[in-house]
Amino acid sequence: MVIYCLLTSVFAATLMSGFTRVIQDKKMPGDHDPLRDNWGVKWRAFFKHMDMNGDGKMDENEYVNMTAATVGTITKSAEKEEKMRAFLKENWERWWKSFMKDASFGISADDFISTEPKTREKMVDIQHLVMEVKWALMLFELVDVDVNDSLNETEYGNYLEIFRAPFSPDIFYEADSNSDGSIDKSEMVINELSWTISKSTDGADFYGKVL
Ligand SMILES: [Ca+2]
Ligand SMILES: [Ca+2]
Repeated sequence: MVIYCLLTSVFAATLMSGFTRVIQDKKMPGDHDPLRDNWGVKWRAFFKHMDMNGDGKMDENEYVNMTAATVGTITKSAEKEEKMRAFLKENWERWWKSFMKDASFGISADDFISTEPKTREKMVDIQHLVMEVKWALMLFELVDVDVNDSLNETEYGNYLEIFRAPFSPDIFYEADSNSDGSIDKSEMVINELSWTISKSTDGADFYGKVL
């Protein structure tokens, strides 16, 4: 219920607030090229982050176990590591597995991007959007060490480290849509949903600098 309320309020905020203006103010290279498939560029970058052994695919072990282990190392919390592992396993079963072309291997960026129209259709299903919101909030809570419902630069840097992406003040500035010097949950969720769904460069650096 909380997730649905948040989802509704995030969409309302996206439509009604100055979010569009903020995003427009933060245009990035590539925005001017209408033929560029930024959605594909963003997802290709995600797969690169997740493909830890460099074989060109994201497999279950990388997505579930290795990512959970990274969270454990960064947060120094076995409890958070296990919570993340269970969550990742659920996401893998419910979402990622459907993109596997061969049961014994992982998913390549091409496997995912080549079905773009179908994939994007599945992505805007409400159940999937709820999963995306949960993902953004889970990542937020893992790194919000002082539990003040906001991420400072150090905490955001730890979040990026989960995806092996270096922190930069630019990335923090882009994520901080209202420019108040910290990342709150709605900024995290809006950026994540933009990254996931938008064909523009909105939210492009959610998992680290890509453009
Ligand atoms: Ca915090
Ligand atoms: Ca902010």
